[in-house]
Amino acid sequence: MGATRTRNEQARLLVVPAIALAVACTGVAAVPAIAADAAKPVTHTVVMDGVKYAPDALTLRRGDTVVWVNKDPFPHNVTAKGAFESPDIAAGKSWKWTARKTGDYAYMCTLHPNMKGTLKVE
Ligand SMILES: [Cu+2]
Repeated sequence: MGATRTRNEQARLLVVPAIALAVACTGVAAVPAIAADAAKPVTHTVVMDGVKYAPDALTLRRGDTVVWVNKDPFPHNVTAKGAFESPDIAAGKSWKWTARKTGDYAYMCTLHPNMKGTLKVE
């Protein structure tokens, strides 16, 4: 996770002067939107509530992070064998994973085998 943060900070260091320069030259309109589009990693949240993942299908880009937040009063996990396997995530806790490879990932909670989700990493 430390590496992700460092990369974000580097991206920010590059983006901020670019915005400042563009604003100085052209004014404010639309420039931040263009800068934000430059493959900056995004964090997506999946809530675990009522023994379901919400959303249960998510598309993300390589470098993005998914945070699963357990809002149920009992543990869940996030298991995609061979790709990622969380420990059991206690009530109120969360767990995160950063996508490094493209592909389709089907995952489930091994404690509740009907609890399933998918990630598509582009
Ligand atoms: Cu579960």
